[in-house]
Amino acid sequence: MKLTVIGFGQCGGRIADEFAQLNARARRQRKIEITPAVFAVNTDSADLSGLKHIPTDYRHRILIGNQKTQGHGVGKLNEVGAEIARDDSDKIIDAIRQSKRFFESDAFLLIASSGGGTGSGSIPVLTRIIRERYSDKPVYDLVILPFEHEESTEERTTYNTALCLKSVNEVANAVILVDNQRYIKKDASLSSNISKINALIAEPFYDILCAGEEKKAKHVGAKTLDAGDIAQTLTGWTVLGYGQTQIPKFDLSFFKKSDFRNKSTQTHRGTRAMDQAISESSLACRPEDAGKALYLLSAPPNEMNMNLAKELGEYLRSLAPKAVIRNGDYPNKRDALSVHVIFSEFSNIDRVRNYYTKASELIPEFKRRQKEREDNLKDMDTISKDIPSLLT
Ligand SMILES: Nc1nc2c(ncn2[C@@H]2O[C@H](COP(=O)(O)OP(=O)(O)OP(=O)(O)O)[C@@H](O)[C@H]2O)c(=O)[nH]1
Ligand SMILES: [Mg+2]
Repeated sequence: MKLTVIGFGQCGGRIADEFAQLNARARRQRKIEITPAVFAVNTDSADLSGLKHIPTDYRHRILIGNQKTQGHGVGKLNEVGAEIARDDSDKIIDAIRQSKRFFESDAFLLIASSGGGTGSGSIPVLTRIIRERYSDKPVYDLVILPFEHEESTEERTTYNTALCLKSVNEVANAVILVDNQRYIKKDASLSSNISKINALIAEPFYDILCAGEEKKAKHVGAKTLDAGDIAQTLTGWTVLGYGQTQIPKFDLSFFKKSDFRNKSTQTHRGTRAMDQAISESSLACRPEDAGKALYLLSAPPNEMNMNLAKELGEYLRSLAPKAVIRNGDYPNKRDALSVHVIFSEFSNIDRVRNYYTKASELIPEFKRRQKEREDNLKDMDTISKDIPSLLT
């Protein structure tokens, strides 16, 4: 599957930059293309300059709202981010139209954090505009949820997130949720290493996108995972995960394929990788609430067999009994077995529900504070009314 990727705001732009890097890797390692066009959109010119892999011209790094913000961002107000995106949407559409390779892509991937201003405000607006304009290509939104400490110290983060999630869910074909906090729980040293987190967020897309683009027979699986399978799966709230187990060199050479011990080790490796994919998925979720699921098995060709694929399918079925399950295999690895899992069409996500509840409570509180402010200002005016001004 080939994607046109557009990142909005600081977080979105940096993760889009990761996708540009993944594409360079796919070209180098596998001689295939997965993201023919990648753009970053921001109100902040310094953020755009900091990117490394997206071409530096103004058609790929797109500055919006320059007149309103003078290139300095919208300071967390996502309503302002949305307004600017609406006003400057032509700039983005023009850039997409003029990019030579855009027409090759199967779908759009739009990326932003939910907690800031620019990305959170512009992602729903552009999702809608792009869907109206390119009705033959689905639009998937990758939304990055804030760290716990941001939510507990800044209520605007929660409020922005609720507005963003509600809005993208109304317009996107699917909303892929990623929880920043999960990456720190996995590895505490990451708290100071945001670029490592970005690499981990983008990584699971590598095999999923490459699998259907392979041309070399030895890398084409018995059941290829193509753009159609992915598009059929991605619907509504979505979570994805990735797990891997190493295959010791000894195992690769010593056991014969048919040895019964080998078979059970393979299955065990497969389920272990799938367990890891689920327990380390991009957001805590309940697979039993998923309406669709997909898994991709990548391994050395001699490690793959129908039995393993079947066992993994049965295992996933037991975890997600209500889901329509699709699958694929991708013989591309040398010494590891990996499993990618996507759960989609969730009927319920606790984390989203919590944002909605908290934001609904914040709205009357924000109104009360605004009124208090206006009353105080009025009061100050009244007290000062007899004092002469120097500005007659
Ligand atoms: N994973 C990840 N999260 C990020 C990154 N940069 C910012 N964030 C998160 O994104 C949220 C802040 O949003 P930003 O993307 O910085 O905001 P913006 O869209 O540029 O909007 P404004 O700066 O408010 O105009 C916070 O929750 C940050 O933790 C990044 O590079 N990677
Ligand atoms: Mg910013």
